[in-house]
Amino acid sequence: MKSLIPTNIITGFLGVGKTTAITHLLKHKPQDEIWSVLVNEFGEIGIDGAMLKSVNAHVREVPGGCICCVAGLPMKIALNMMIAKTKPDRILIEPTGLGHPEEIINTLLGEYYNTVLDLRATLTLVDPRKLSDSRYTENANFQDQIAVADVLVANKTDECGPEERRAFDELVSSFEIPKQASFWIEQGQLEASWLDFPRTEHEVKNPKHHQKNRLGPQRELYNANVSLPENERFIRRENSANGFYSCGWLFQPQLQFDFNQLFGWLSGAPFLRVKAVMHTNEGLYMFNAENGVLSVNEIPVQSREDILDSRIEVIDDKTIDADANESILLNTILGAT
Ligand SMILES: Nc1nc2c(ncn2[C@@H]2O[C@H](COP(=O)(O)OP(=O)(O)OP(=O)(O)O)[C@@H](O)[C@H]2O)c(=O)[nH]1
Ligand SMILES: [Mg+2]
Repeated sequence: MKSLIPTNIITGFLGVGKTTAITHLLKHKPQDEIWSVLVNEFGEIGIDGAMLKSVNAHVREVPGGCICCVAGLPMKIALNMMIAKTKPDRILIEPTGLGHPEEIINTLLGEYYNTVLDLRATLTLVDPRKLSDSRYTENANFQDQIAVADVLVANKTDECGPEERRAFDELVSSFEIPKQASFWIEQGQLEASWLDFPRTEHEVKNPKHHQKNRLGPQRELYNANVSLPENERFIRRENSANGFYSCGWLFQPQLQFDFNQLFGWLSGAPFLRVKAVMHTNEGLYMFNAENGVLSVNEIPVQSREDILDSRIEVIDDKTIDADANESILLNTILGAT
């Protein structure tokens, strides 16, 4: 009988460093093993997949909202296709930072997957600075992600002072059923051995409260990666749920953006979150901003053939003026009039 595939959920709030952590794990995995990644994003234009492809990962994306909200169907289809295609030795799942991982856990523990997957610890990343900010601590998603954690990991500790350290330590010691372990890291530097902590049962405060916010029935069919219709230069997709809004654009690969203009716009952009993989006159670049802090990285040459189009997604807790942002973006295209 084929052995069960060790599987972990790596969760945490929007922009905490989940994709950075998965990238780190993939770079340090045993060379002879295949690790596959399922990424679910809030935005309709998936970006994390392109980011993970920059480390040549086997990635399958489920964009466009919380995967658990459609009774697990998009996730099941994506997961089954991924398992059949890549025959992984290990699976890592990154749910959306605005999602509720408990439904994903329930699906993975269900009848079908219990003969396929060995679900191990859920690792929840927390930015300790957010523990003193009620916009986060009162957010049901944030609370649920901490509740389902088996292992709690403080990330971005390079940005933390003693107050934040104390807040995280207090969090760790506040649970009736203690977590399996807790760690402090920077730049998502998870140790692969932490994936092997076992899973424990958790009580979640807000079960299924988000399902009523589900988008329309069109979402009930698996809608994998968005692609550009023939003869279109670009498309725009918007999404909203639970007080968060996203707006994303997908551009033809032939279009080239002005690096400096794009950098200027994104470094001052007032959004909670921006992610982009863009063809610029300086090369293929990844832009990643969380709460106004922008990081920019060139995509290595060897990973470029998997990344065809340019894509950008912005997320905020206020409505986004899609038309105004679109005209700024279109003006950064080289040769735009
Ligand atoms: N200062 C600092 N920045 C970090 C650290 N880890 C990640 N980042 C940055 O935080 C931003 C978000 O990182 P991601 O890994 O994309 O976060 P995520 O949780 O996958 O984001 P979503 O998928 O949008 O929820 C990026 O700009 C990272 O470079 C860290 O330890 N310290
Ligand atoms: Mg991510």
